[in-house]
Amino acid sequence: MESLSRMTNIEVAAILYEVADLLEIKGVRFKPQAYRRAAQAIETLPEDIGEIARKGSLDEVPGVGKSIAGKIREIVETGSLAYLSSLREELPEGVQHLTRLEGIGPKKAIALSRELGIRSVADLEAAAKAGRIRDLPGFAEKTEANILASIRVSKTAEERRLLGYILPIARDIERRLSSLPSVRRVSLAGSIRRRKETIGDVDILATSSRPEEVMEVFATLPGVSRVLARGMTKTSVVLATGVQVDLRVVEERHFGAALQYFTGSKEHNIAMRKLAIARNWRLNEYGLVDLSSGRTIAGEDEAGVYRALDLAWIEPELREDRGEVEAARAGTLPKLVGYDAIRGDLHVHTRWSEGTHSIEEMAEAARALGYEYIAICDHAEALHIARGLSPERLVDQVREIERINRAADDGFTVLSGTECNIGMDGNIDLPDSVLADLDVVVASVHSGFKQSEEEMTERVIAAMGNDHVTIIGHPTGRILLSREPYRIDLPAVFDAAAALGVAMEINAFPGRLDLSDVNARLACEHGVSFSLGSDAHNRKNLCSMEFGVATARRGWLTAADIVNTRPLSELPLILRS
Ligand code: DGT
Ligand code: CA
Ligand code: CA
Ligand code: ZN
Repeated sequence: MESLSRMTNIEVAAILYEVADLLEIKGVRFKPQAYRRAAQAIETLPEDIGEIARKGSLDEVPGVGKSIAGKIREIVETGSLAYLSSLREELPEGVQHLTRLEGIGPKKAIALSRELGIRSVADLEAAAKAGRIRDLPGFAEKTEANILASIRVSKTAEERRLLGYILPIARDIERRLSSLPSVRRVSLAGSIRRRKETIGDVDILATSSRPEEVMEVFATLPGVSRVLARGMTKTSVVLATGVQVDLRVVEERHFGAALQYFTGSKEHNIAMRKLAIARNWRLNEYGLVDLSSGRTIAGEDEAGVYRALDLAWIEPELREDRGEVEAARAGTLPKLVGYDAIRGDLHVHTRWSEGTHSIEEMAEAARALGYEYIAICDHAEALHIARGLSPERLVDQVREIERINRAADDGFTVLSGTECNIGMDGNIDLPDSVLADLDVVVASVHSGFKQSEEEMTERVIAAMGNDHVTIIGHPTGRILLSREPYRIDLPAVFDAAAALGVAMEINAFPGRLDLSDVNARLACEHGVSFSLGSDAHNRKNLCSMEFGVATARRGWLTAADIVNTRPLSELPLILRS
């Protein structure tokens, strides 16, 4: 294959992210955000960036200006970037590895590198454990404990990837395999089929009249950097991004049982196997077999396995042994919200704050997705880093949205909104007079993550006490694989939300998925309603909604639990009622 297509979007983005990090460490202003914005756009782009570069249409990628476009061309053509190499040489070695850890800024990283010769996270861990860091000026014993905690979080990050980054790659492989004439069935399996928030490795299952050919195609797919094991029934490869993908080719008559087995989870399988054993049957990846007669009861299709065990079909998202097998037996499984049930996106950013596109562009993209409405929720002023809107600018934006809605007459509506900040004591950083003018008010915690559980809980409940607040944004503040949630008494928050009619957000941004599946289910048990928002910063990010729906499904939610499955006319009746 030509060298151009060997760089994946994620690898290109990784280089731009590193440039941003190094520029930031150097204290350069504005440029880091530009690189980061471009990187973010590229990693969520469904098309191949190399392909786009080849077609000469990089300027159509959101967030990519002329200068960065040139850098991207160099990356996809040569696989590296001279600018990055020169930045690396200017700074003490290894600082960019250190600043990736939560809580280590540029100053600290440079001090650690210069004073203690720390070049890597491993060096840092050893130094923190040996108590060598506390004596540096500006560091303390407590810093060492914080550093070790950040390292623990980042270690899980190395082993697992975000669903949102892996799913497009996995689907691409699935598509390429299913286009082979000899292939009859292909399915994703494992955690990716269950749409778990993070993925260890990708599992794919196929049937084919020519397994050898399938394995050959698979082992030589663009993006494959290493073949770990190759056989007629199973081949494992590692992609250039470090992701492992396992392909199993099974016989047609075993496909259903294999799909059931390799979809997992392991815990779900154990619960299933117990049911089989109780009937003197055996369940494994080859089928469901009656041990007394030797007869095969099911195996070719997955639904047959569930049916034979007197279970309703269990959606993959539920297969975690969290009561789904019992519910399937009792016929009490929820009818999960569908991936196509969302009628609008209630958390969207635009160029007015730190997004890439205009209100009209976001509306146009939302229309193309079949939505009936979107809520523009740019940041409010207190969040300086995100170029938040002053009350005056927000009023301007409300007028602009009114103008846009008047100009369009196709039934699509742009709602005016904000993502305002919940202050340290629960106050909202916009006056009531401005909030009263908005359709949707998402209130989020963006600062003071270190408060005690009591303070944080009171703070969020106080924010909901403001009559204008309709949704609590990303309610636990976690960043997957990077930042732990803040401490907060969720049952208390959920009770208050249910009583006040404030919705809890499931933020669909791949790195957030906040509320999580487990917390969403808990919230639902407390009678809370939900709002799904992509938190999109550009047009492409609107597609992240899918991951929010996946999280909702994993949290056992139905369409009725989610406000934005309703038509626009019903929203005012639901929000704050
Ligand atoms: P991951 O890759 O860590 O995100 O999670 P999974 O669930 O994809 O796990 P993986 O790739 O190790 O295995 C795929 C599926 O194969 C798993 O969900 C269930 C099945 N499986 C693997 N090992 C076992 C096992 O020891 N017992 C049972 N019952 N099932 C297993
Ligand atoms: Ca897996
Ligand atoms: Ca696997
Ligand atoms: Zn936010």
